[in-house]
Amino acid sequence: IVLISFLSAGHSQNYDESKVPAYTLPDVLKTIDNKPVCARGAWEKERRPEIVRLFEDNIYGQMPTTFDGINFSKTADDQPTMNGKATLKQVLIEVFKDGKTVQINVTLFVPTHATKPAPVFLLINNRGKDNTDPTREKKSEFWPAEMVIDSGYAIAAFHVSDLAPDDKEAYVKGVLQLYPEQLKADNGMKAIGAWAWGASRVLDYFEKDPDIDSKKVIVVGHSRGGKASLWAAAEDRRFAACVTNCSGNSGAALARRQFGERISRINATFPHWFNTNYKKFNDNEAALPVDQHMLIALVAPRPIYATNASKDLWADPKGTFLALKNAEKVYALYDVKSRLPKTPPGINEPVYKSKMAYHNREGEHNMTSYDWGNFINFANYNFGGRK
Ligand code: GTR
Repeated sequence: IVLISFLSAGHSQNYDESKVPAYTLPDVLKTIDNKPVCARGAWEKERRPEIVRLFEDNIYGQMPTTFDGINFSKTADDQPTMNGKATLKQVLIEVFKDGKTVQINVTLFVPTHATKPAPVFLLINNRGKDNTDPTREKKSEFWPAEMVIDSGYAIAAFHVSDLAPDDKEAYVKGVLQLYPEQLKADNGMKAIGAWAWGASRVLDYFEKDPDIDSKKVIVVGHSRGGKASLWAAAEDRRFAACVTNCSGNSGAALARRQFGERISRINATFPHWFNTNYKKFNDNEAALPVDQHMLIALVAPRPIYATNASKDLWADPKGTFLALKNAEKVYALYDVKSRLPKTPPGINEPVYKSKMAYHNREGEHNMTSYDWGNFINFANYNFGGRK
């Protein structure tokens, strides 16, 4: 009985809206010393860098950007595929530092018939590598390459294990071998940071590929990959847009609602995702100097699409919508008017004709062709249609 009550005290999850505690979000437009931020200049010079630091120090860790060299090569000749509709490029990115190397394998399809350079969707793949099969023998809704190519976009993917294996011991084998000092720091980079770092190296490659419009890179991630896509877009302003699908706790959902997954639980199950300091906020969300609306605000004024699934209460669809709403005032500093309604839209009522976009798909925790169809609609709206 003691054990059971211990478990339910520490790890019970709330799915009842009436039990969401009263909470006050940190004001995204007030500095740590309480100075109001009313204009774009003060946001960019003062508050934005302050918030980046707060997220680095308390959640995702530092984002080291120096290395000795980076090399791009092909592991195979470019190949026509999809009945001539696309070219397959298999790219190897190697990053060198202090005698250590990280290798990132990128699978990239470029549309044959669309005007080039093409905008591109880049997936941070946290699931099986079969989902991004370059031969297209295996196809998956998780990365529907044919559908994206037919819409005139390029599509690319890399796997998180190239940067940091998703394992509480093995995560050190990758980016962190280049930056061993990070492992000693309480605000050091961990796996989610390493995955986001990898997305930025792929962007470095896109800047050198004349087929790709590196000013139109949409970084996409699902769940843990969606936490990483959001962090990547926050840290690296070269990403033109962000899709964060079912990213939930420590992704696009507000922590202070304590709805579904909580910080204590995520830190217990995945101690290798976030920095050491984050553990201080186990069962103490109110002490955080940030909440996730501020991470969304760091993407402003770039387009952001936060999506959920109706049965995925673990990832708190409503908390995700509220995080977007609470970031609206930062978009407003750039004269971007949010088209989000006041309250969450219904299931399968996507709001994609907006720089701040949201939907709640009917169904389970996943990323499907329904979701991708709307990511394309969102990109068409924000970047001009491709067809
Ligand atoms: C869960 C985790 C979530 C989410 C998910 C996933 O176990 O609690 O935060 O990341 O995994 O990645 O599918």
